[in-house]
Amino acid sequence: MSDCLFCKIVAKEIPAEIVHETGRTLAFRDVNPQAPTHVLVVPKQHHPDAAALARADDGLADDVLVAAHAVAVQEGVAEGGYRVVFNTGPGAGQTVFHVHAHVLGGRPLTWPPG
Ligand code: D5M
Repeated sequence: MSDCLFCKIVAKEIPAEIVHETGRTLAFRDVNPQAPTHVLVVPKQHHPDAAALARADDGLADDVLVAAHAVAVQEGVAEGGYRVVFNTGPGAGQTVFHVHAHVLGGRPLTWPPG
């Protein structure tokens, strides 16, 4: 989508600190980190939210989750525990409507989240 911020990052039209890439996913550091590790994993294909990604039913949601785990391992937070969050809808705080998994770790993560 031409007006989508994360499509532009995928297309490398906007700079981002990319930490992981596969044929179908891209992971880059969040500009407003909420934890020592805060990486966003996106499918390169545009889907607005997690529900749309799941409905795509082509294994892409699996690819995003596999990439999220790979990022956690690469960042050294997998053993200590990490969180994968899909804010879905404005009421849950979603502000960018290109689905993204937040991968958070490197500090104690409390429950429930705010
Ligand atoms: O999460 C959207 C997230 O996207 C939020 O944590 C900030 C982050 N963000 C916004 N612009 C950028 C750029 N340009 N690079 C990296 N990260 C960015 P949400 O769940 O939609 O609120």
